[in-house]
Amino acid sequence: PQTIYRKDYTPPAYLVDTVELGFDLDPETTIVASRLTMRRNPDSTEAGIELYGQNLKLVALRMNGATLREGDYRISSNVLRISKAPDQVTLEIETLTSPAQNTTLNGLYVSNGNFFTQCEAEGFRCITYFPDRPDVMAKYTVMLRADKQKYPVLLSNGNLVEAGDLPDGRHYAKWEDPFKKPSYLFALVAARLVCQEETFKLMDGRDALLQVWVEDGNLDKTDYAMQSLKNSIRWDEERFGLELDLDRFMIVAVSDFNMGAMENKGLNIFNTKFVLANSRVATDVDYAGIEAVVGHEYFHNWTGNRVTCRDWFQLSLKEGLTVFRDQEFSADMIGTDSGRAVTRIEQVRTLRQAQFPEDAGPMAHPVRPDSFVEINNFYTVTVYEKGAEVVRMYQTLLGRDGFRKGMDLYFKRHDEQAVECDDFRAAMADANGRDLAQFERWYSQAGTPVLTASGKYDARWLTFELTLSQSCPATPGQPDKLPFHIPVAVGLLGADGKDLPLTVGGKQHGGTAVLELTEASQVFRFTGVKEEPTPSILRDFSAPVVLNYPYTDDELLHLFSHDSDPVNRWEAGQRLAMERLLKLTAASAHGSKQELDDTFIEAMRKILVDESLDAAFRENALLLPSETMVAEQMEVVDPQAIHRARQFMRRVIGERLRADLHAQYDANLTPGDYSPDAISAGKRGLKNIALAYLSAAPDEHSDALARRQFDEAGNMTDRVAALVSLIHSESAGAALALEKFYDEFDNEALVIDKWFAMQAAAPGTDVAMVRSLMRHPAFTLKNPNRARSLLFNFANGNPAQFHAPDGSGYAYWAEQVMALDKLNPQVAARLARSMDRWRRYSPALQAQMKTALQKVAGAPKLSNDVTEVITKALS
Ligand code: B3K
Ligand code: ZN
Repeated sequence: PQTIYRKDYTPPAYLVDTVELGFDLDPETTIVASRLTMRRNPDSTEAGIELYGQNLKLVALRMNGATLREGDYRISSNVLRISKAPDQVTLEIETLTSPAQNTTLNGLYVSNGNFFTQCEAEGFRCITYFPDRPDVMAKYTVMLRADKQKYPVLLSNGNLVEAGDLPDGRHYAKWEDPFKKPSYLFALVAARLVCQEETFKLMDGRDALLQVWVEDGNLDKTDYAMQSLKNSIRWDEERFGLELDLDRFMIVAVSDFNMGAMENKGLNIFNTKFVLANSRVATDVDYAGIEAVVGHEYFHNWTGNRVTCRDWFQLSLKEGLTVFRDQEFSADMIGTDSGRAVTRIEQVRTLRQAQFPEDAGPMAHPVRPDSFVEINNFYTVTVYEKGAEVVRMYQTLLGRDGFRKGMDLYFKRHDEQAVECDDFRAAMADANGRDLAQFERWYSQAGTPVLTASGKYDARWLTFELTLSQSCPATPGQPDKLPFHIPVAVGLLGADGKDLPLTVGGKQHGGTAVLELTEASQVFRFTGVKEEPTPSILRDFSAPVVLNYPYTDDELLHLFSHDSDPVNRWEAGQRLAMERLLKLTAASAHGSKQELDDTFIEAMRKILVDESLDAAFRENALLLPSETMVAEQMEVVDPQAIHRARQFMRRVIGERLRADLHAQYDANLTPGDYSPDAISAGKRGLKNIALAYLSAAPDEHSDALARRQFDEAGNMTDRVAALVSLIHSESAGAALALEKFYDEFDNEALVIDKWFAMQAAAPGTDVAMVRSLMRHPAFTLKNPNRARSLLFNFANGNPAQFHAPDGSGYAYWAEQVMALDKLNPQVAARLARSMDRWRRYSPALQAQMKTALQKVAGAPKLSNDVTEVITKALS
């Protein structure tokens, strides 16, 4: 496979003004006729026309009316070149594809008998020959023709301009998209579907038609997606002054989908997981996911579609920004400061759980990568979530208003253009008169910076000196790093737990000062500090870094009880827990006695029973760092010891806080009709973590409680929580509950996914059990949600079993990566990533992991997707 480099970018030789596409849809053979009007690009020095095409049968090719024969053009390795062409060209291309045979879910494919497309990043070339690159933006007209009985609904981007019947039971629909777009935003749907629809008043008084399309039988699960869409439209108007630019906006749900959803212009296509919800089948987490993803795809309409990426190295230009926007949307929908903080805590957890490990592993790459083999491998937590952190830092540095000014200038300069990350940074800098040159390093340097802090109080001069130093570990291809521009939000707590007033560098701040660290090391002097403070550093997680500060337990306990910044308050608890988890893990590995101190238990108790705090915050504060996070802290990872340590800690908490846990369980019941709002969800979260702790130290009361909750719960959140408790505590009732659950939901695919997922992640589930679950009639590798529910949850969510000392987990992993690769390389490559951190295990485990990696590497006809991941892991 070939590596593509960012530095090799050249503008396209030809631009496309208009695209007319005709589809004669048939699952076996679909005929695609395309008519492109093109012109030579004045900015290019290259001569010929280059079109990409993959798995297509070319039937006809005409240029300005004349048929081209072999020799006039050449096709090699998926590129069709016409070396001699006039300045103005009309190309007519006819190709055939077989959607029913397409198991990759990329390009045009069939799911449940319906047609769908997925074109990002490079799927359009599986539909027709085209200059399939994001800097070629054109206006599209699309004619769809299909059997009317089988495919009554024909959708594409933009507006429906014509529809009618054809002979032989077929019908047609013609769609026109009024906006220029890159080919990756093209979409069509031809299907038997039904919709919920509504007209919605936009800011300028126009009416927009909103539709959510689903399979018959799912209409009772579309309300929340519709509500989220309306909230998203309103929010983007209010927060950023951005209005829907179309008369019609559609969301279509499909059950076979590689990712969460896709922002095709006016025709978003969604994984059913992020559309369908009612209280019977969806959990609070599912509801939150729907709100976030509906928002995310909708926000792409401006950040991604109206202003798009020049090339795929700039992916974070749209993804980091749009994740930041959906994060802010979700936070604003809760509305309270404490609710906002809980969303922030969840973001920090995602970063530590997934992004920091990626940044420290063989696939580490900058937010704006310099090279790739397969672009689909770069839809990563780094590009998305770290990218969002980078955008958030602009807001932290410039303030909300400054950030808005930057956004306004960005759209003013670049509407309907394909641009680079640098253009976004320039807009932020120029709109605020700020020099953000050094900030560029957040885009170009991979790795998680380490921020080391130390403090010195001088009681005579009433000063507190905070020394901040930064470094960044080497990453593949980047041995040395230069200092980043890091916003470090700091507060100082007095002995009473209150924020001290801050004066630093002669400037007064409220309770929090945003320090800007730009050198390798800097000293910040706070003056007028009347008592020795406890510093609260990196408030609200103001930068995606690892913070080292030599906190004592007492200081952490002080912050855990009092920090006015909820994120750092939570963080103090995580630090207390992590220290102990690491000690317990070491003790467990050496077979010595495990002990947990009263101080820690009492700190947990205090938070648990503090009813002045939101339930959601308390739930988060009680949630221990995951086994993966503990593993990241260890020199040599011992998955079984980590698991035992964490289980021990959970059990001790369950035992010691039993009465309080029962009391909080009772105090946080949510009787009455289910509502997914943050307050209710927070109560359920606290109640269910109480149940989880009680079940970690099971007695007959906790078992009865879990069984009763399972039987009587009126919503899926509580059902799942109860079932997980029964399974994890190896209750005698677990098997029957699982069976009941299956029977009750056997025709709800998304619930059956949960059924597989819960079992895959259960500590008692070993490789043999996963293999037997794969033989269950409801299991299939072809459906990505189902494959993820079992395989991914086992490989990533059940480390103690996956890393079984006999290597059986790795052998299983290798088999499944190879099997999946034959069907769907994108999904296979994701599973391949589960072995990223293999060098951090004991030599014995490493050897087995290496064998498994080499096995995959040696498999015949491996996709580029998997090859890239495996090669990087082994290198
Ligand atoms: N932009 C799409 C992701 C496409 C994935 C291509 N492999 C979803 C999103 O980020 O909104
Ligand atoms: Zn996105």
